[in-house]
Amino acid sequence: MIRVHMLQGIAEFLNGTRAEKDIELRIVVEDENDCAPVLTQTIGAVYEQSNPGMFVTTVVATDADQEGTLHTKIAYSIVKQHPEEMFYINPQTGGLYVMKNALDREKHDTYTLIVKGTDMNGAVDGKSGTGTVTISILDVNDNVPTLESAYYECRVEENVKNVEVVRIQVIDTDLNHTDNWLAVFTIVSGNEAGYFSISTDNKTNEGIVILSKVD
Ligand SMILES: [Ca+2]
Ligand SMILES: [Ca+2]
Ligand SMILES: [Ca+2]
Ligand SMILES: [Ca+2]
Repeated sequence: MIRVHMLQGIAEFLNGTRAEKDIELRIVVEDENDCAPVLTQTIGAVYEQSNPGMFVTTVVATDADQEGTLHTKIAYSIVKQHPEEMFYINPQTGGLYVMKNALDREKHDTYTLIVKGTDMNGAVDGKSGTGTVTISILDVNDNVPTLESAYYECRVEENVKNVEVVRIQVIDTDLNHTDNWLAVFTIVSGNEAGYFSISTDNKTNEGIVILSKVD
C-alpha cells in the first residue's frame, strides 16, 4: 500500500503573523510489500480433444502495492487440478492452456483448479493469494450412434395406414438434445415398395417406423 501524507508547514512570528507562505509538504512513505495478491474467480471453456497448447482462459490477480515494483510482480502457478491434471499455466501472464490431448467431455465435463499468485515474482518471501478456476469441457461429436438392439421383429395389421410399427432406440453419449446426439434414420433396404417411412423422436432419440402406405 502506498501512503501519501500531506503536511502543511507554517512559519509564524511570535505575535502570530505569518512569516512566510505556508509550505505544502508531500511525504510519500516508501512502499512496503504488505499486500498479498488477490485472485478473482475465473471461468473458462474449451472443446474436448483440444490440442496441447490450446488457450483456455487467463487468471488475473490484483495487488494493492506499488505498481511497477516487485511488490506487485505476480508469478502464477497451479496448486491443484480436479479430477485430473490437464492444464498448465504461464507463470508470467496467468494464461491457462491445455496440457495434453486427452480431454473427453463424456468422461469429465468440468475441471476445477486452484491457482496461486505470488508477488516478488514468485520468490519464497513473496506473499500469495489463491483463487478457483472452473473450466467447462464443450462437446464435440466424437461418438457414433449405436442401436440398442440389432434386430426388431414386429407385426402390423393389414390395411391399416399411418400406424407406428416400431420404435428403435439409439444410444449416443454426446451431449443430449444437441445435433451431436440426435440421430437421423434412413431405411437402407427392404423398403423398395415404399411402404415404410422413418423419422426421429427428438425427445427420446428413437427412430419411429411408420407404415405409411398400404396396397
Ligand atoms: Ca504485494
Ligand atoms: Ca468424447
Ligand atoms: Ca454423436
Ligand atoms: Ca462428445
